[in-house]
Amino acid sequence: MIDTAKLKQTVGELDEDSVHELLDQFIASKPSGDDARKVVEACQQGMEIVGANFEKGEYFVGDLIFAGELLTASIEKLKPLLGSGGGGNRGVIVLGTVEGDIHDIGKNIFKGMAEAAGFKVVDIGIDQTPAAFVKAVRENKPKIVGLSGVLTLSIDSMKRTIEALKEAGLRDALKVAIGGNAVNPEACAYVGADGWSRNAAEAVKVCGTWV
Ligand code: B12
Repeated sequence: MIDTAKLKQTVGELDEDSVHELLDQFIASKPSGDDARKVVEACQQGMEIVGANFEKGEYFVGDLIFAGELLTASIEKLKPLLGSGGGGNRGVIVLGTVEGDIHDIGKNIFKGMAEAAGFKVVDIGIDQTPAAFVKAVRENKPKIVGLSGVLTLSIDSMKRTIEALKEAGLRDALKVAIGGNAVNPEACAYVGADGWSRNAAEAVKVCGTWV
């Protein structure tokens, strides 16, 4: 098994070569899906170090961009280990990053894990307006809507999105999950969602109980 503390540190230090070396060794050891999920979590914790260094003024926006690319490449490597899903037979999830927010790494991880668990995910992308979510729900008739956002301001966008779903008469037939660095139980109650999570693997389990 990989040294997750070391992986978290190397992601935080943006040490690309060491991150890939650790991941390659891990993949070569033929790990289980559960082990791979723990490794995804360690990568996510490494991003917290990146965020903290950005706040301290030690990292700049260029470092955030590089961190984003590093994590995306890491998750791509781990994807085959997370499972291949059941061809979408557990129902549809409409997923997107809410208006004003362009962060999508966490959304993409949730998407990969939900697909691996047998959901069909319709990903409408980043910076999506409430109207875009309403349109996607009308067209795809999902059981679940997933709203992603890491900026503090994304909480208000999530609230507006759920209000738009209500106004369109679509809310009652759906479960709405919110995720991303900005969410917590208070935010969940404020926006009127059914569930929240900052951990994609746990979130997928909850979605499984909804269908
Ligand atoms: C990488 C990054 C970027 C990259 C994003 C690249 C990309 N393609 O996404 C770039 C460089 C583009 C970027 C831009 C900006 N960023 Co930025 N960024 C980050 C950073 C370092 C990591 C975010 C991340 O990917 N985390 C890792 C993922 C895996 O975690 P996650 O999103 O929480 O996802 C997990 C769960 O939450 C869950 N999940 C996610 N989505 C969903 C959805 C559902 C439905 C469910 C159930 C679960 C779920 O599953 C995931 C896996 O477990 C954070 C720091 C941090 N600590 O978060 C700052 C951070 C989010 N950024 C920040 C800022 C300020 C910005 C900028 C405004 C910077 C600027 N001055 O331009 C812009 C914003 C532009 C915009 N309008 O959105 C601030 C936000 C402050 C705030 N409170 O609002 C942070 C916190 C940095 C900081 N400490 O100041 N950023």
